[in-house]
Amino acid sequence: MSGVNITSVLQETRKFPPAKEFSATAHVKSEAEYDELWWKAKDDPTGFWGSMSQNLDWFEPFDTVLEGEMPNTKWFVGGRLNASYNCVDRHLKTWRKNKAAIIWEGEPGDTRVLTYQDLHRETCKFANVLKSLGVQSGDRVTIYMPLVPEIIVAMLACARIGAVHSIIFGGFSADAVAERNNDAQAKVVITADGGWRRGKEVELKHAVDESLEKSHTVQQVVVLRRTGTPITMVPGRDHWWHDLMAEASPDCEAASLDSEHPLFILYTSGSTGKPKGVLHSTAGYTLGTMMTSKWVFDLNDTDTYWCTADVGWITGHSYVCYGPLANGATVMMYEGAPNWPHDGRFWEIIEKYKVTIFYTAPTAIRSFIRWGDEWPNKHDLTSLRLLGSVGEPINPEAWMWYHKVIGGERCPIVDTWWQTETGSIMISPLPGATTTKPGSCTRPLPGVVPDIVSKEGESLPDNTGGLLVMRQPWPSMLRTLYNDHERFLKTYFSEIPGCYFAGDGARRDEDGCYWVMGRVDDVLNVSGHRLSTMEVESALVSHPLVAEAAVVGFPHEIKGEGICCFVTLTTGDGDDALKQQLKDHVRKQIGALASPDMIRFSNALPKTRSGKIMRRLLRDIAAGRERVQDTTTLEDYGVLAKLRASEE
Ligand code: 7RM
Repeated sequence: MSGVNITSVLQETRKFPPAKEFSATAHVKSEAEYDELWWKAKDDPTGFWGSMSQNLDWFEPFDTVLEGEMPNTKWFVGGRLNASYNCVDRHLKTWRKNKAAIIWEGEPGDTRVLTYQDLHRETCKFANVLKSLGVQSGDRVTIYMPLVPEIIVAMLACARIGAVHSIIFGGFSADAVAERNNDAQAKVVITADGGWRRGKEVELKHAVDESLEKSHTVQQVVVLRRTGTPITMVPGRDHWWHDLMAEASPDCEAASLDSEHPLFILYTSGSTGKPKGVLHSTAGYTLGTMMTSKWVFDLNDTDTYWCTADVGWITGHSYVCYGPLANGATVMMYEGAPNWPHDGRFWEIIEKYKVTIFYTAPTAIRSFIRWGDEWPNKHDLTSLRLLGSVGEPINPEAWMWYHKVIGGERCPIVDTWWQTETGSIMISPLPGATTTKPGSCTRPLPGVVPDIVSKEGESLPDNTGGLLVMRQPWPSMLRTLYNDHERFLKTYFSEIPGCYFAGDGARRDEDGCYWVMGRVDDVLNVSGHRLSTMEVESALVSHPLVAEAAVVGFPHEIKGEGICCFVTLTTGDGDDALKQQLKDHVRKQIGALASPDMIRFSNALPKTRSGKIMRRLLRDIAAGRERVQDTTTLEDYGVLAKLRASEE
């Protein structure tokens, strides 16, 4: 097939070199320093990671940095350590003992601060609670909680005793909980009565009760009182968090665990079939998240760092909990929605706590744009010094808005490419070193060796779209899919032999910067040309009336695939004249090849709960198929009916 490569049509030439003042105090201060680190890691990965590993506290030193080849690698073989010790205990020996580890605000406006000492006490007590419930090293514990400090306590308590946590995002249904409990054979579930979201209660305990009718491995349930709503407590099975904690001892030594001891499972949905239980290990993951947090977010002791992700996603695991805490940072957490009780809630929080580093997703940024500049403009955001983006390609228009309106043209933006499977950030600017370009995640971090290849695995030249792969293993990569090593091998390592295949399409430009074009499953094939949906979307969003767009292919008699665009407007309902205008706009931006065949207006798009557009559902709708595929990860079911009604 000639269409192995993906034609890239996105034209973006703006460049933003790091400001001198930022570089002066940054951990990595220049392009040259970055290059030196990167080449050191490339030429001598074991030497590099061996020396980086000294940033962790070890109970027993390791013998070998790396054993085996991709996909079956072991890191820091023979070493023993504990992730909870590295995130908490080691800071108690320093002045950070009384430093705020977590500054938390609930959606109703209640607040709490936990110092590292507080976090240590709570973690130790809860680790003893888990032990008293019969949890042993290696057992799986499900966590299904709102975004409250106790979710971090629960994670660290598991890590402390070697139990493997499996967090299920609080927005998932009872069935999703049951499926994951069963797959992981979970022994204990930690939940809350409920959580707050847009002023409504998310009834977590009810969902757990329902899930337990279908998942029979769970013996005990711990329930945190958060909302105070009446719930049923099953005697012998269900226990209140506060009752158990009142009895628990604050002394609990961190278990000495093998480097490769499993730290957690996180289920991530594949496009088909049952969710994949991505498994991460103790040493490699903790080191990866620690080093990348330091390099990418340039964490300092004076920072108030806020990653808006829910802890139920990998971004929350790596960049709310493990990475920043391993660095002894102060982490801001906010329980609720960005638009409750008003559309300026995030900016209010930044002003109130003088947040310095803010890390969020493009889907959120596009909502902020839609809600209007008056919200951020009402608040003093001058405490911010660094902005981050994750989860999807960020379109240059959204990047520029983020840069101007939130960053005051002062803050570098780190567009971080990585995956649940990679554990930590792989490709991203280093804010004091890298010249950024709107829409590019720029260059690989030290120890990361990506490439762009054809289907046959041949390296492609610069500026040619192809498959994004990793040629060398890295410490925080997933070790397996829980209970399904075959699927692990097939999904990530069979497509391009000898490489990790990420599933994304991308190109590398003449400066060595990567431009991710989205999942290869989403690529369009129009008259034999393979086009990235994201690039057409980006062209649409550059029109002032378009807030968000999702582009999919549909069967087309002549072209093979036609281009169907689902468009959310900033204002108004849209009409035929606007449809024509948008078609012309795309043609003008990227050429006749990408000219849309169909525009459909809709006030919402189907998204996963972490904000990624579910294009496979849109493909069904564009093709007029009634029966849609698996929708369990869809955030708002009503949106499908609305989309069908948007027909041309
Ligand atoms: C962290 C996370 C992974 C997929 C990945 C990409 C997309 C994430 C970016 C991005 C372009 C980015 N984990 N993706 N970050 N695409 N630029 N900065 O999102 O497992 O949930 O998703 O997300 O397609 O493969 S994830």
